[in-house]
Amino acid sequence: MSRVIVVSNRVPLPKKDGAPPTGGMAIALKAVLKKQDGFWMGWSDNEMAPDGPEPTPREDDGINYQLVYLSKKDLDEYYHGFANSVLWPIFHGRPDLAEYSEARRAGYYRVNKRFAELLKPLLRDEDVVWVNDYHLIPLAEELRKLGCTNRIGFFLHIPWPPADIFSTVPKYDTLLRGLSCYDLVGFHTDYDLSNFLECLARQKQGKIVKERFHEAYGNKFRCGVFPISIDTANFESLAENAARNERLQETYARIAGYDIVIGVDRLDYSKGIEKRIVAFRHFLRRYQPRVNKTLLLQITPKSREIIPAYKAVEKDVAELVGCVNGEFGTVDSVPVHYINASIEQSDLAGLYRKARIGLVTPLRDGMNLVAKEYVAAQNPLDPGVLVLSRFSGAARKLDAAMLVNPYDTEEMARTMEEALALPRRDRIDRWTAIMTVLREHDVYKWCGDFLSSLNEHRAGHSNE
Ligand code: GDG
Repeated sequence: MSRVIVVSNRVPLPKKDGAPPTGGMAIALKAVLKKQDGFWMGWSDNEMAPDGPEPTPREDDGINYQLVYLSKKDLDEYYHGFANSVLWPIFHGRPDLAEYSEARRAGYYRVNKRFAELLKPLLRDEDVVWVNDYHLIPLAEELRKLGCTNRIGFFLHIPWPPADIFSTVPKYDTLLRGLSCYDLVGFHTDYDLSNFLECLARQKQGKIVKERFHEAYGNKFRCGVFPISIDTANFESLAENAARNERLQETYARIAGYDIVIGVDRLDYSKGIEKRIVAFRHFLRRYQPRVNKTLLLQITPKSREIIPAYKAVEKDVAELVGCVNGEFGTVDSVPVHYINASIEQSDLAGLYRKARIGLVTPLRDGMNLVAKEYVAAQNPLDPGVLVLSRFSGAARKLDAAMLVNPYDTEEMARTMEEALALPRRDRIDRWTAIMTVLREHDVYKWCGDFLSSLNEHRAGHSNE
């Protein structure tokens, strides 16, 4: 069996404070490397790998890593700069938040070139390389320049925007050309794929040469839709066990008598946290009997705090929480419990299970794994209801959720009320329909589908 080499910006080693990584991709891809030979290459903010010509090998939790060193300049320009202050906002439909500079773009290409130079000597001919996410779009092009003929796949974990939005990235054409150097380019949804193909078409690129093969910039490659998922069975038992945990039982006792509405998101403007809190306030104003009986538990680990747009959302969320708690709080309780930190995964699973509503309302999201985890964590005999944004990738397959427009405050408030009032029979029907999807399409299927598609055909980058 050929080795799988996973490459991503960051490796999923525990953070400096010992906290487990919270990104969805980390949880998913660790599962692959536990089952298959290979290694994971990327940056670790925990380890000071030497700024030398070779990456540092590391083994943790049964997985081999190759750690890449990034200097402060690299981080400023490539990671916080081009990747997270240009590509992230634009790909999430927020070009107004993009902070572009030529230096940032140069840093992005410089770091991708370094990743290629470090990776190439470690590759064996039969290795399959799986590159993840927007930080590393140009990696295959850089590897090909070094003579690499391996199969290389790319998966985008965030949305691909409509062509008009995409073309606000300065010199966007080089990103499209970079993607054409892969053998396979994968997206979460058919919307993302069709947006991408429209971008190629506007560049007069991307004609279909053979069934499912595209030709652009003189390269042939395949595209596909691979919706990421969770380890469904594992999450079900995690939640079931967590609910029996003594510490959590105490928490349950303290919140007994309240209907819990849960939100779990990295602190990010794409997640719609502010609009969600405003909608919750509207819900309390409009459905008075719910006041003092409903708690919004918002768990929000800090993220990318160095970037001004993230500082702004942190301030806005804190202010809104204060406003709502000021308006509806009593001496004994407040309606919004806001945790601006990461909590343990088993606690998270146990809290999902206790919540009557999983409120997952991003303004734009590639997939959103929280939506899937919430459903998998429910008690099958008395499940809560998933209220899900139409603008999450998850909504494409989970249409048994109560779908909402996160920009429509009144609809969100009304849907919360409907969800809380939903008879048990209807909740079980919705839960069963979603679980049928999640049991069939778990993270192993996602990995398997992507890798078998990558193994299936050579797209024309080899010397064969
Ligand atoms: C990107 C895309 C796509 C969150 N808080 C805690 C915690 N989490 C975990 C959740 C979940 C993960 O983090 C978040 O995953 P999402 O998918 O919801 O969102 P992103 O981080 O933005 O991920 C997204 C994903 O990549 C995969 O392709 O779905 O669209 O944006 O697993 O449970 N985990 C723990 N404590 C927390 O406080 N332990």
